[in-house]
Amino acid sequence: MNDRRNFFRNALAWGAGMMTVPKLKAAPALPPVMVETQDIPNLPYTMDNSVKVFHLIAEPVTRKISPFKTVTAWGYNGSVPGPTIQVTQGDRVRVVVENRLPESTTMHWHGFEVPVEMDGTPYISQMPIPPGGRFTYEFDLHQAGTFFYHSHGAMQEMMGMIGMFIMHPKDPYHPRVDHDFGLILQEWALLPGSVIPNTANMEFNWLTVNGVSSPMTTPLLVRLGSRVRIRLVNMGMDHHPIHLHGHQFVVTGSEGGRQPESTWGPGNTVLVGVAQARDIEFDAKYPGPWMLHCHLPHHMMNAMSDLMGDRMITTMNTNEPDALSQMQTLADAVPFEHVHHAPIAENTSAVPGFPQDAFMDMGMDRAPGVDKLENVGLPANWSAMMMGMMTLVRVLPPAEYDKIMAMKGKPAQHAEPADHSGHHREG
Ligand SMILES: [Cu+2]
Repeated sequence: MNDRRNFFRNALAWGAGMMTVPKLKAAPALPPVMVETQDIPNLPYTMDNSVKVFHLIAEPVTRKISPFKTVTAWGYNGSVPGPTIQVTQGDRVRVVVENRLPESTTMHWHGFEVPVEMDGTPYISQMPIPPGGRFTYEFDLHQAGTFFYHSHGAMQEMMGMIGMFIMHPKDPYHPRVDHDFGLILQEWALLPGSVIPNTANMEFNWLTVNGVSSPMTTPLLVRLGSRVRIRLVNMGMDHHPIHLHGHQFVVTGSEGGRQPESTWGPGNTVLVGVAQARDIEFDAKYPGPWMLHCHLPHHMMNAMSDLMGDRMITTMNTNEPDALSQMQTLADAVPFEHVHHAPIAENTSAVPGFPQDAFMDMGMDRAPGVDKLENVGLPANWSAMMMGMMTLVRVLPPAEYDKIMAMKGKPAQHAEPADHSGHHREG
């Protein structure tokens, strides 16, 4: 920021002296903002001469994905999905992958144009990395965009072994964004009572964004009037139509990088297919907490197997006390009292189909993992119908934005310097 201020000061001095106005485009370009991957740390690196050196450790990770569900999946460096790597186009990168799993693994750099020996395909480009072993990947990166790394074992992918790999462009994109977020979409088959994903199961009953289900997802806080980029990556068995409320956006990039501006048609729902990335951008024009979510109905909730299996939700001729006790069996696991906040009719048992969605809501505003600064100021019971693959984009007037940022102990200025060394989000 200082450079820019000095530039304008100098430019003004020049202009005054020469009676001409210097061209604005001569201003030095600001570096791109760092991508924020909510609930996922950035991976720090060290320098070995001009090479950026990262270490990734493949290992089991136990993570609370909702106030009433903790799972043991497989990830990297204690995080599932794995930590976010951010580099700049043109960098030479070395990633040492260490295998602390009970079986072999390899790492695939999805969409990277790197030599085939670095492609991470078991037996084809390399021998699998045995348990306790390690493999060093090293390559030059000439691409830019939203990329990701993942294990090249199908079942290991479904155990969570993926992470985001951002290649910032050498020459900044136009228009510049003020906020840049990255979200990894995943789905899990967790049979009732099980804490380990069943990778052979075809019924995915838990849906996560950056490793957590709503309402544990951390809202994307943006300042009213700013330009926002959200990068979406899908690693699962289903495609996700991701819908943003209240704003039109344009799709500016795919897993192949930036797309030409002539292709940026307006929309509000983008289909993020399996193994794809989509970048969307919009001007945050309208204040409020706006939902961002997959629009597949079963992806807007969780625990479908739980509800239909051992907990047995019945939806025919059910009266309120029975329905309450059904929901309470689920709430007991939080532990929470199930209170339905939305009004219901007197004659519930006379109407086939009761209870449905508006009865199943469960306010969890104060639950551990939900009660956090990014949610300050939301209306009571905001969390009651936030479930599954969902989060909020909170477009905040400057005073409110600054207030929450101050509470988080961060400077009010949201544009962070291009310090690509790992800095971990709190919380
Ligand atoms: Cu979906």
